[in-house]
Amino acid sequence: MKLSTLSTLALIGLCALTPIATACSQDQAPSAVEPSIEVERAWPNLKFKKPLFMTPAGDGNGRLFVIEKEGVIRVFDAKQETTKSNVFLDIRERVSVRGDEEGLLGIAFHPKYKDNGLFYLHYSSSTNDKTGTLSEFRVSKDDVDKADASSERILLEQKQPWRNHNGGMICFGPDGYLYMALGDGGAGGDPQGNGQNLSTLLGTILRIDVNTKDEGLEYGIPKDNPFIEKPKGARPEIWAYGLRNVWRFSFDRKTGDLWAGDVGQNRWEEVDIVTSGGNYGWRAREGFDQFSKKETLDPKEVIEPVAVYGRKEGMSITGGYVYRGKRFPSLQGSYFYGDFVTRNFWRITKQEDGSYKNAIALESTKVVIASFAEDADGELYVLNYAGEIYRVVPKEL
Ligand SMILES: [Ca+2]
Repeated sequence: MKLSTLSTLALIGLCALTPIATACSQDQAPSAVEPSIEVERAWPNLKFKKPLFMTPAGDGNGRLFVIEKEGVIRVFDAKQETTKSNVFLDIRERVSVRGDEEGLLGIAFHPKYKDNGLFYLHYSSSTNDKTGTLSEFRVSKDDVDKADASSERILLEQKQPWRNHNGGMICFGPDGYLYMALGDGGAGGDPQGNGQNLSTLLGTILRIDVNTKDEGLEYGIPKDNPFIEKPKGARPEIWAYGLRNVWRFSFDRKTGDLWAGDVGQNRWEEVDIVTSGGNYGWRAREGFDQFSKKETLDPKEVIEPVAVYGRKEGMSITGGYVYRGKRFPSLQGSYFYGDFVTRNFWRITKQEDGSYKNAIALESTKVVIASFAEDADGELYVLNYAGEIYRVVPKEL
């Protein structure tokens, strides 16, 4: 996972050792606490082993798929009384979990999965050490609850200089292209300066076309990607950059906005709305602050976060979703996210004047927030790293 106890301690250690003494101070007003949600077990009979994501396949079959960190995908019927899940795919021998943040990190079903049976995985490779792998797989011909493990087609491999900061999320956008988050390469403080370097895919969200193949590639580059023409040497896959380690991002089902949670270094966890060609500041910036002594950015070049929170409130952001389900009108249109370490939940609501209000919606739950997830109807869930899946519901007043 992103942060084990050990790496949390390492992070605190880094903070204490930083040459900028004030870097650990808490000079930002804490988030308001406005309890508005609760969590309840969604499938009381189901438990998973380090679940990292859940999604429907988009085929209308009423099933949900959960990826487990070590390399297993499980499938189950989304009915409340479900008592068991089945193994859809087991690629544990291909997945490295040597690093805390390595594993099977992301899954995305092709928008036409119902017709073509294709889905995509992002995992840390065990055969190519320290390599993030994006692969295509296919469901088996004779069983909708079994994937064909032999169908793997590798689309992209990204060398990871360190085992941490591997990003994770993969997701199809409303435009039909696949988006993928890759962290800055790891260690701490982005020692290679990857965040501001457009010639590497590290520290970015990228956007590719899985339905075509450009020359020398196993995928196509969408013609309107922002860095196709310039600057020289820029990777054409990049959609946005200056991101330290986006673990989870999502698209608002109504507006198409891409919301990302970017995990911070010493001081700030941040929420960004990510747009084409956007520079989100890392490592020149962390949150709204200057971070690097080596790099500075003209404020005009940087897209500022929508919201940040400091170290007293959390240490590792897990990006969530704008709620667009039907069941709970009071949650409608708000973005919900959380922190893996403190297990706080936040709610961001857009105000009439266009500004965003950020408040803690639920404090210090027992849920170690590995990921949020949506079902086919846009109802919101949260995955406990310890194994259970919870539904996010309004607080009863
Ligand atoms: Ca930023």
